[in-house]
Order: sequence, then C-alpha cells, then structure tokens
Amino acid sequence: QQHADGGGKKRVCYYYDPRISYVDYGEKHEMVPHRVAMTHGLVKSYGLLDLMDRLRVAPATKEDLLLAHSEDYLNLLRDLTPAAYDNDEATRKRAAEHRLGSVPDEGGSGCLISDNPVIEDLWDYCLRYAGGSLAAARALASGRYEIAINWSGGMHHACEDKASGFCYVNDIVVAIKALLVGRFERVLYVDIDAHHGDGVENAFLKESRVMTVSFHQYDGKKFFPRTGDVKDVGATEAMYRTLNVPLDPGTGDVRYHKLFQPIMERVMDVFRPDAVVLQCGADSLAGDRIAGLGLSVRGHGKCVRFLCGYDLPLLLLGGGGYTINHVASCWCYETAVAIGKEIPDDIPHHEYDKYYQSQGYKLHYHEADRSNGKAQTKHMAEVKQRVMEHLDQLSD
Ligand code: TV1
Ligand code: CA
Ligand code: ZN
Repeated sequence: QQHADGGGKKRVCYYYDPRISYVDYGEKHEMVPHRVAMTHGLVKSYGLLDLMDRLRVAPATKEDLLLAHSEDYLNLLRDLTPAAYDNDEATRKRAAEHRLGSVPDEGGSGCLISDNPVIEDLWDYCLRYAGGSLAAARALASGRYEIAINWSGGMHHACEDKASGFCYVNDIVVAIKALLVGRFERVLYVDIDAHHGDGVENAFLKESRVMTVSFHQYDGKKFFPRTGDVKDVGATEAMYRTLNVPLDPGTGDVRYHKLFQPIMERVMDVFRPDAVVLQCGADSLAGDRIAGLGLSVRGHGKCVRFLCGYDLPLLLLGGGGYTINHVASCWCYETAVAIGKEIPDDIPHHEYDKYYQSQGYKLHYHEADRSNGKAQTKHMAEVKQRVMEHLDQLSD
C-alpha cells in the first residue's frame, strides 16, 4: 500500500501572507503569529523558495467561511473592534456569548484571561489565514500540485458559533469542505498538534466521507480542551471514522511512533482516502511553553515524511507551537521534507538568526528527555489496542 517515495520529487505550493505575522494577540499571550515570519525567513535562507511555487492569494470571503460558521458569528467577527469592546457593555456581552474577549480564569486566580482576545484587525486576520488554507485546498483539487502548505492555518478548535483555544475561524473545516466539493470522495484529517482537534472532529462527526484522527496530550481531565478520550469514535453512520489517540505527557519520538505508524498504516488501509490534510501543530515538540510532549524536530517531521510516502494529495497546515524558535525550525524542516530536499543542520545567516542562539544555531535542537520511562508503556499499549479495535470495526 505504501509507495516508496524513492526521492521522487513532488510539486509543492506554499502560501505565506506577511500581514498575518504582524497580528498581536496581546503582550503576554502565548500565540505569536510572528513565528510564521520566522519560519518563512528560515525557508528562504535555506533556498527552499526556489524549489516550490509561492502563490499569493486574495483573503477568503465571508461566503467561504459560511462553509464552517454561522452567519451571526461571522458578522460579529467582522464588526468587532477593540474600541467597541472596551467602550460598550452590550458588545462585551455579545462577544462573551461567542467566547471572545476576557473571561475570569476558571483556575480561580481572580485575574481576567483571554484565550481569544478581541484584537486589532481580527476579521482581516481570519480572512487571510483561512484564505491560505482554502487556496491550498483548491490547488490540490486542481491537480496542479501534490502538496500544498499554509503554516498560518491549522486553527483546529474554532467551532461553528464560537472561538476557542486561540482559534477564531476554522480554516481546516473550510479547506476539507473545499476538497470534498473538489474532486475528492474521501478526505483523511490527521492532527499532530499536542491538543485534541475538537473543532474539526465535531464538524465531521456524522460525515462518512471524512475521517479525523487526533494524537494529543491527555491527562485525565486537565489538559485543554479536555476531550479526545480513546473511546470517542464519532456517531451513527460515521461511527469509527473519528479516532482519538490520547498520549501521556512526556511522550517522545520512540513511543509516539510506536503508535503513529501502525495506526496510520491501518487507517490508510481501511479508509482509503483520496486526499490527506495534516495539521502540524508544533506544540508537540519537546520544550514547548504550553504542552508537555517530547517530540524532536525529526520525530515530528517523521509524521510528515510518513504521510508524504503515500502518493496522495497532501495539505500541510500549522497550528499550535509556543516556543517559537522550535516552531520555525520544525516547519522549515517539514517544508524541506515535502520538497524532498535534505537541508544542513547549520542555520544560515539571515534576518532572524538571533532567535536560534539558544539552540546553537542548529535546526535540530536538543531538549532534556522529560518522559518517565516504563510507567507509560502499559497505558500506551492499551491505547494502541483500543484504537486498532476501532479500526477493525471499520474494515468489515
Ligand atoms: C493570555 C495570556 C492567554 C497568557 C492563555 C494555555 C493565555 C494561555 C496566556 C493558555 C496561557 C490555554 C485553557 C482557559 C480553560 C482555558 C492553535 C478557561 C500560559 C492550536 C489552546 C490552549 C491551544 C488553550 C491551541 C488553553 C492549539 N493554555 N497564557 N490557554 N480556561 N486554554 O486552558 O491547539 O495549540 O498559558
Ligand atoms: Ca492533536
Ligand atoms: Zn495545540
């Protein structure tokens, strides 16, 4: 089933809109869109722009976003400004109904926190990152490209009617719907962000033409968004076309791939997708500021390499990732994997190279292993077995 990629080069297109990198979630917020400018700087400095087509596109439109969201919510996103939010009580109330703006911390710290702040040029930001993912999906549907990349996309938590987890609009749902109306009968969604891909899962719970598979950190009921138990497998006609692979904090390359590879091989076998969407959230890397998984850049990139090995149209999206030098290293490496080009470990001199000082100016940085050995192995084997049983259900 898996095709040897034998160095066969693929046609790759890449979307990067510099306007996105100026977006500011607020001083202390962990989401830093500038990481995508850093990724682009690295991609450029390694000469990768010469090996793929960088395509510039118009932002998405409200009509495009209606594929994933209610009109009421989109109108709010379009009209909401920081000034209106600060000055008008009714606006604050309406925003809160859609989980926008500050809320008291549930942890009881007493301070106001805002996962989804009302920021300057919010609507423009949404249209641009979703526009990239939508154009990427259409580029695959056109047959002109085998791989399409939008590192600004991958905002997997946004719901039909609500913002969630730093995500305002769900560009992934929009892109998958565009693939379905394009020429693809079945689309596989794979999510290697450290968080559960709940927004995408929910959007396609009852859609048999889409299978969603999320690998994520899961420790009982603490880690956001607290969903993604191994027993959650979707509904009715589309039962078992939802898969969840909960992972213990500290899971590193070896353990991760003991699950990822056999599970994905089996998914490919039983679902037989016509196109694949991979959300490459880089918060699953070791040393992330929010999450606690322990992948190396090579281990993370191995997921990309593995899925590239199937000769299927592949959409690569970004997502989380909060240690921004690690994120840029990872997405640059994965861009090279998509192109099929080996790049040296030494980071070339370029405008952002000072960010990589702490990693010795090497792409492949080193982090102390935070995993706790044998304790996890038994639990992991159970998770694998449960997931494989779910896949058996799908095969008959
Ligand atoms: C402002 C300032 C917001 C500092 C949010 C970490 C902050 C977090 C902040 C943060 C933070 C979360 C919750 C809050 C439950 C909520 C892009 C109501 C130091 C895809 C989203 C994680 C992950 C949301 C997004 C999570 C993605 N963690 N500092 N907020 N309470 N929210 O736990 O999957 O990566 O952390
Ligand atoms: Ca995930
Ligand atoms: Zn995440």
